[in-house]
Amino acid sequence: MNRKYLSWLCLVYFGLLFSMSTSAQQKPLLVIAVPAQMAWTDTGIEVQEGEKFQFHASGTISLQVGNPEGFCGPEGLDLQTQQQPLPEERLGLLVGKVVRLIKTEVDPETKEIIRQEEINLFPIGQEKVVTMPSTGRLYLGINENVVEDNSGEFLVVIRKQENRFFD
Ligand SMILES: [Ca+2]
Repeated sequence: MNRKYLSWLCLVYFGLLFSMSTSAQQKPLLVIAVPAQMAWTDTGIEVQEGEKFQFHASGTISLQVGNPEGFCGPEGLDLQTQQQPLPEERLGLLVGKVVRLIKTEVDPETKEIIRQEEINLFPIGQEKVVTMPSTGRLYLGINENVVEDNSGEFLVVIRKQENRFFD
């Protein structure tokens, strides 16, 4: 085998590897609607601590039906209140959380099931790559506590980033 042929083969080989890795990144893991009227939407995705997920969100929601200034996109409004899941972030921002169930207990008096959970919240917005802070179930939501008077939804495309050849 001559040297020219060998280097050409190498080029094809690495080209293939590259296209495989980039096409794997481009394929969405999930496209999900996040209704503004729900505090949290279950994505059904179980994540591992340290895994990277890319989020791309679109759409417009109303944080208060009837309020002409209550509309916002996934970046939220330039506003903070005392009552929102992430107090330092913008109201209405697309946010996420990872929930890990530690154990369930039954309240001896009320007989209610009490879930002990570890919850990690993080901001997302319109476009973000997030390294999962813990292992557990991934939820998406709106950075607002009073969700009953909201309308609309965000559409969120979730991609898992594979750290195979390029990071
Ligand atoms: Ca609201």
